[in-house]
Amino acid sequence: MANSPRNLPNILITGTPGVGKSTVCQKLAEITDMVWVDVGKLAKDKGCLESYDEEYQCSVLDEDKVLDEMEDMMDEGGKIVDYHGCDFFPERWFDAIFVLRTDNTVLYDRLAIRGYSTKKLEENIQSEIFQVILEEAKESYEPEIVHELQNNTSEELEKNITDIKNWIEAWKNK
Ligand code: DAT
Repeated sequence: MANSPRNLPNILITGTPGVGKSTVCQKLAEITDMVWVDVGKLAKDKGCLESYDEEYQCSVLDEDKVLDEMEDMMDEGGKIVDYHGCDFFPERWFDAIFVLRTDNTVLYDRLAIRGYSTKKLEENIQSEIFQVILEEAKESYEPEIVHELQNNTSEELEKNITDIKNWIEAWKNK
């Protein structure tokens, strides 16, 4: 892209827990020259966790520390960032945002297998129904770089991976 300082794009794969972010990122990292950055794992490995929220059973990130840890790698380009949120990253980091979506009954089954508490399960289902992360993405980035992808079935998974791979190739050929 002419106005980007990077040779490879950075993309964000986001969405409610259970929509398939890590599945998509892992596959994309295998078939492209892009590197998967799991922000939750990075925060844990690099000591960027602020606290543990007992009510929601999840770790709270020290966002400033996470951003510091990620700055250099994002400057390099070629990163597939995986996180269930998107409003605290700098807008300039990303060339495209892909928001994965899953129907609530399908999502319920995927999360129930994880052993989530009823409260955590219901919070996540509600969040998906009210498309909280999609709205967050549209508010935080130019709407034209935000892509919504349905990810319920293995056929949709294959299509999403192909579509994102094609997007990456098209970016490189610009
Ligand atoms: P996330 O990283 O968003 O929390 P995940 O990649 O761990 O989600 O996926 C949750 C579960 O759903 C996991 O067992 C894999 C499965 N899955 C992901 N995408 C799917 C799809 N399109 N069709 C069927 N199962 C899918």
